[in-house]
Amino acid sequence: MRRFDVCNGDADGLCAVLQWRLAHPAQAALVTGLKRELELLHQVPAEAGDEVLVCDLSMQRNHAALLRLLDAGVQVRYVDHHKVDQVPQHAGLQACIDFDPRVCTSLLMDRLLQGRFRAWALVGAYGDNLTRVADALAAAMGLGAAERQQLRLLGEGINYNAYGDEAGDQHIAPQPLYQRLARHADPLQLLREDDIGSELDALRRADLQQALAQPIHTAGATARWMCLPDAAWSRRVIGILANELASAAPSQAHAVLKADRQGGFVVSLRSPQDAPAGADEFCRRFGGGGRAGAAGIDHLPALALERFLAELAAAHWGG
Ligand SMILES: [Mn+2]
Repeated sequence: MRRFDVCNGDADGLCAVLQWRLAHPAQAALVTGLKRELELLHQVPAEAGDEVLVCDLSMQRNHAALLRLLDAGVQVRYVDHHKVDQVPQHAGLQACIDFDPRVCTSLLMDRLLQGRFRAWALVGAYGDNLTRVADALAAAMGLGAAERQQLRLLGEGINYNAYGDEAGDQHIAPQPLYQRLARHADPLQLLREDDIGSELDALRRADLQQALAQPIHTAGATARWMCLPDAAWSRRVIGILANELASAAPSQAHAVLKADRQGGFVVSLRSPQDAPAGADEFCRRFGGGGRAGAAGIDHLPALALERFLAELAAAHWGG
C-alpha cells in the first residue's frame, strides 16, 4: 500500500499536511506545486488500496480525478475550504469540507486533530490572510505578540514562496521546504533552529524593493500604475505588489502590469481601498475578471494598452 499527500504549495496547504503527518507519521509521497496550480489530483498514480490525503485543493477543480481514484478503490481523505457544489457520496471518501470564510484548510485540520499542532495551524491561517482568526487563537493558547508576529511572518513567507509562474521561480521548491518544516512539531522551535523564516522574509522584501524601484505613473486623479519586466522576481511579486501599493495610498486605484511572453501584459488591479468597488467590472472590459476590490486580466494585448490607460484615467471608483 502506498500513500500520497497532495496539497497546494502555499502555507495553508503545506501546514495542513504537516499537522496530519505529525499526528500520523508514515512514509508518503508529497505531490504539490505552485500556488496557482490548483489541479494536482490527476497527477497521483494511486491504485486500489492506496491512501491519498488531499489538502487545500478545490474539489470542484479536481472532481473528475477524485472520482477516478475512488472508483479505482483508492481511500481518499479530503480536507478543504474552497467552494464545491457537490461532495460525492462514496465509501472510499472521507471529506472535511467547510467554506466558511473564517476557516482555512489548516484550521480544518486543526479541528480534525483537536488542536494537537495548533501553532502549525496558525502558520497556515496567517498565510491565508486569516490574521484576525489566527491572532485570537494564538492569544487563547497564551502566545504573546512577539510570537504571533513570528508565526505570521513565517506563514506569509511560506505563502509568498508559492508565487510564480513556473517551478524555477520559487526560492525553495515546496518538497524540500516541507521537509525542512516537518522536522519540527512546533514552528517556534523551527524558527529558533533554522533560518528559513528570515530567508523567506528577506526574499519577499528584496522582491518588493526591486518592484518599488520601478517608476510609478499616474492615470488621472484617482489611479496609479506600474509596469514590471518579465523576470522571476516580478512573477513572484505581482501577487502582492498591488496590495502593498493599495495600502500605501488607499484613496487611489492601482494597476500593476507585467510583460508577458506573448508581447502583452498580465494585469493586477485594485480599486481604491477607501471605495473598494469596480475593479471586476473594469477588468471585464478587457476580458478579465475578479472581485469588486481586486481583479485582473490574464492577457492584455500590447495594442490595447493605450485604451486601458485612457479608461483607467477616466474611471470613477466606488460610484
Ligand atoms: Mn487555503
